[in-house]
Amino acid sequence: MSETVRIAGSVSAANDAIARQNRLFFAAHGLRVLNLISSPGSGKTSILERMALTYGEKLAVITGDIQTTLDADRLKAAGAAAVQIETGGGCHLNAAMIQKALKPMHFEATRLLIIENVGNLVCPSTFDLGELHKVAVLSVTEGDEKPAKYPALFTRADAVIVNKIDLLPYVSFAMARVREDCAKLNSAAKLFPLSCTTGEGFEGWMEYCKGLERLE
Ligand SMILES: Nc1nc2c(ncn2[C@@H]2O[C@H](COP(=O)(O)OP(=O)(O)OP(=O)(O)O)[C@@H](O)[C@H]2O)c(=O)[nH]1
Ligand SMILES: [Mg+2]
Repeated sequence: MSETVRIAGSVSAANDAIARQNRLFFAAHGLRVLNLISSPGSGKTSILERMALTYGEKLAVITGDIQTTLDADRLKAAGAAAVQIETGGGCHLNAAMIQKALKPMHFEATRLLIIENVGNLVCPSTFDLGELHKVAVLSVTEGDEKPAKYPALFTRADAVIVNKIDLLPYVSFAMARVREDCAKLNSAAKLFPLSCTTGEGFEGWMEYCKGLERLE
């Protein structure tokens, strides 16, 4: 038992050391990086696709999936600069994967760098990648109790996107409960209810991102 704890501790310390190097890299390039985390299918790639309509290649994305380059393909087709990490079974990204992905990337045109983590509401929450902020994405079809049930992410997230609000008439989902539970877990977290499909609420999220853009 004690051995397991030691191994976990050393894995986490090794990850944190590389995350610190990533943070220095981002600072040197003037980039304030977001780490987008959610269950599979909450709409992470859809959010980035819609952002790419405004940003084009000024939006750089490192996207993680267990298998396939489908998300990076979607983002490139939408005009963003995208790199895919295939974890080969791993359920989250780690700092070393990001460090490796950064090497061939160019940031001359980049205003914003966003990491789309592997779809998983648990494992990615505790891995520091060197980002400035973690952003949780919750879609209304997943249920309004998820922040209370999965506090690891919602405690650490500085912003929470509640996506698919176009579906609110068809599902039982109390935004007030999400607002209340998120505030209990992290009183500083900002909530952005929006729909990637209709665009409703998206301007608030874009404004938040504008405040994080790299300065000219
Ligand atoms: N109705 C509705 N559907 C949406 C919205 N946003 C995304 N979707 C749909 O939800 C599905 C999943 O969206 P993705 O953007 O692929 O989700 P993801 O979080 O990137 O998924 P993974 O990368 O597999 O974890 C797709 O069929 C989208 O079209 C929305 O605002 N409203
Ligand atoms: Mg995706």
